[in-house]
Amino acid sequence: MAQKPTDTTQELSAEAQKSLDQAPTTHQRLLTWVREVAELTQPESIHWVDGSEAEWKSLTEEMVEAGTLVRLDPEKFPNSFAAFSDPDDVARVEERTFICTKTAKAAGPTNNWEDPQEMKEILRDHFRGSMRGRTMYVIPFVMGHLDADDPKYGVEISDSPYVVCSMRIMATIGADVLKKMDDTNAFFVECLHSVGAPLEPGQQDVAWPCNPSKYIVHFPEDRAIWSFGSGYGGNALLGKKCYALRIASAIAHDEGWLAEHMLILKVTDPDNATKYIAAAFPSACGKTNFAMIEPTVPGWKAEMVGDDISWIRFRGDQAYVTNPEAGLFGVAPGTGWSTNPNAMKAIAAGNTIFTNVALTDDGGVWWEGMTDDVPEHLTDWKGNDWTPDSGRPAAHPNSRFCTPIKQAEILAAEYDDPNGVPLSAIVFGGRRKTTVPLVSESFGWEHGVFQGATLSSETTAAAKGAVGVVRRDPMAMLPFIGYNANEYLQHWLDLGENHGAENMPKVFYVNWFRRTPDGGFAWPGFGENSRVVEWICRRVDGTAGGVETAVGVVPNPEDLNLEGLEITPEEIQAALAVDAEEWLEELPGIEDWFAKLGDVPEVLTEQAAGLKDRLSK
Ligand code: GTP
Ligand code: SPV
Ligand code: MN
Repeated sequence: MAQKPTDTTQELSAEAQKSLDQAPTTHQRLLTWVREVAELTQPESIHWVDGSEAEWKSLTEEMVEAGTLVRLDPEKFPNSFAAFSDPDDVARVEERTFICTKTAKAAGPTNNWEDPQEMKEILRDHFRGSMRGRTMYVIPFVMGHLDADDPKYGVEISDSPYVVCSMRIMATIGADVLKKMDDTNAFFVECLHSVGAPLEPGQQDVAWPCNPSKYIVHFPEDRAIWSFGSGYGGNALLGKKCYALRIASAIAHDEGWLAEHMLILKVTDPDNATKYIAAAFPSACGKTNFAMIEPTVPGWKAEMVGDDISWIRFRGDQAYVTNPEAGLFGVAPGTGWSTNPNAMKAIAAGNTIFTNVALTDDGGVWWEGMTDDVPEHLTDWKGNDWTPDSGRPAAHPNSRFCTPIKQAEILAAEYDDPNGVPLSAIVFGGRRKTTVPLVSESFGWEHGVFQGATLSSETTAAAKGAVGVVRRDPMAMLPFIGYNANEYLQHWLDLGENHGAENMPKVFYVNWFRRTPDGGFAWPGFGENSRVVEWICRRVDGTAGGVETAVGVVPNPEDLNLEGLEITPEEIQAALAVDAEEWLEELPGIEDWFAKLGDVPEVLTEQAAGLKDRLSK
């Protein structure tokens, strides 16, 4: 049982007390927790979120009134809104994200750690009175299917109506969830969130309340999350990264499955054979685009199962994967009719909340890369006039669209099958200008885990901090592993051991972002990535060729279907090259990374030695 969030009992407001007396639940633990949080945070009132259309309508209207949301032209974007955050609250804050386990080792060496009791003391001080003058929303939700064998429930308490409306898009929330939690007296993950901006009597609110002091804190041993000070995406929509990755990865470790930062793609070949592929790319490195790919190879069809998070479980020795989310929280810049028409269509269906995009003068939205023509005048994400010669982006580089996944026409019918879909291949990928070839296939499960463990990528605007710096990002999970990274890598290896390496999905490593010597992209990307998908499927079938290199099996240009593609021999060469010199320069980075991890499974240090050996031949 989780630690009580409050030490000193304080009176509740009459309205909050009334709302507790009339609570629409009989779940004792929930009632106790909601009371404790209310006593600590002192909200003006309590709202039990039912997830209804009427509730969405009244909350969005309230937010329009308050200036938090701008209603878009309903002809263009029905039932859609734009929000603009505080300029200092635009991305995940990895430095302020903590994994609090009893020992530092259980969280280390990649996570920020604090002692759970001490952290709770600090947080109680921050949460004390933090909801004064605000409504406290109680949001029952489930990640994955409500009819799953073992539904993964959570309840988010938040003082942000933006969070309530966004959670309604991203997860299954509300009365049906609460009913089933009551009926089964279900366990749920406590997800406590406050923007940390109490209102004194008569004080005027701001459009985007938040607090300069931010804490995104996980207690994996209690299965609890406390998030303070931010209203932004992954910091505040606690079902997403905090629960479905950080807490779920810890649960998955205990229960023998995997919670991963992966999209899920369904591919049907010209002979009507179907495969499911999961792909892990770091934040803002192409998951949503790959999940919604429009294949350019004739006869191939792609459908989406998920775009960000995968839960991989085993039935017998076969891996099955589910998408625990119900929405898309996609990077806006770069999403356009030429790059991702499927996302554009999903957005145009309405019911979308945009955050930090630019506004057009006729009630629409715009961001860099949305259209080839740049509008002559916009209101930028900070509310300033913008023209093409302003010399700054109109939309924030990490601006987002939040849209129900059901609006994607290319959604696979089985996307929410509680049993998941059988997984044929796992693809790792990152954003690298050099070194890493367009695609390689691992030599086997252990080598595949090595490829994942040493995945590297240039940092992006999805997290606060420098952009474009190469860092190691194991399985694209560096910011999301809810426990010790070495144990996490061992867990991957153990699954191969337990289920048999031959039964595990085949592992591939891709890089859409390699450059030619003149600085351009060597590979056109987006829909053309279907050519790589074709090769991956054919390798799974055992029918495609390739050449064994030091880093894995890489296609020769003639092994890829390049029909109809305008690409020069130099470009395809640059995309596919495995250059021993570049890789020899890469080795110290891999060795430093393993040294930093400190306690890497021996299998992986052997893999590193094997790579070094192969390179020096
Ligand atoms: P998160 O939601 O942060 O996890 O990001 P994501 O991994 O879903 O990335 P997304 O698909 O939103 O793409 C991020 C950026 O990469 C966008 O600006 C895209 O336009 C760009 N991008 C995606 N795929 C490709 C590609 O194949 N080639 C190139 N050059 N850019 C791409
Ligand atoms: C990511 O950063 O990987 C995202 C966006 O998908 S957020 O929800 O903010 O984490
Ligand atoms: Mn993501």
